[in-house]
Amino acid sequence: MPRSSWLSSVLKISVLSTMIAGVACLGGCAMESDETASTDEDTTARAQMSICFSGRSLGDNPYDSGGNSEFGVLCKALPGLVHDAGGHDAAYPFFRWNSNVDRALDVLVSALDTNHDGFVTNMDTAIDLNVVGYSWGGFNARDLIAKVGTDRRFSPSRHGVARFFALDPYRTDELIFGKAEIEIPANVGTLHEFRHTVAPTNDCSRIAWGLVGPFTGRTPECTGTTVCHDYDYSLVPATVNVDHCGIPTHATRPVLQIVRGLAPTTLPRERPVARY
Ligand SMILES: [Ca+2]
Repeated sequence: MPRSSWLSSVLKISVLSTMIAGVACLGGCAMESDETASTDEDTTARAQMSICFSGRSLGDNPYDSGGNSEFGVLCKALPGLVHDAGGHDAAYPFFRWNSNVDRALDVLVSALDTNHDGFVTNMDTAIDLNVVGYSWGGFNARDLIAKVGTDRRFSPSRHGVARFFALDPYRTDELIFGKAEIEIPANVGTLHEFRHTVAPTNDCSRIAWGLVGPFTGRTPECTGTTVCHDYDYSLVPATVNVDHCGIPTHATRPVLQIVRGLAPTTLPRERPVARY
């Protein structure tokens, strides 16, 4: 299909979707005073850093694609956000979708290497890392995590990623055919995936009259000691109309509660997670 028609469809539909999508959190994600500490997450006082990967857009402007603006709001609220200051993505609180994550890994190493010796070891400040990816960026996030687990600049003690938040992760191998699953690397401490599995009729990611999409979140598969949560908005009547572009808005509140060590108050029903 012509790129212009694809893009215009994304634009028109994403604007409509943003208007329709729930606004439970936008601009109002402050925590309530009566929230209690989570029992599921570690609530130690280790410092945190966070890194984000946005959904794919056809042009240079990521905000032309639905959901990325709301995702950016979430990223800005995360503790210790690492972003591409001075680089190609300097204008954004996330890394835009890219076919490889080498630049993002270099930026992350620089942030974690607090004694500036070129490596990330126990000589550097201990931090819990949050990696957050939306849509196509969910797979970039997964790929970055895998590299943290194997890159020679990380000592064995620093190969772990505390939390991976996957927001409707989606990617195709070819132009149209979506991947069936997202395999979670073994070096993830806890996965929290927030997704929808049934696209509403007006889903923003039904592109080009349905020839492309809808982008429903891929099924997570976990291994090792990773604790995995697969939250599905499509299972709960109250949120069955949440579409691809609405996922960042809906996930913002629980994601921020989790990183703050609080029990999430607005979780949809959870699916069991398969292990590989
Ligand atoms: Ca170092």
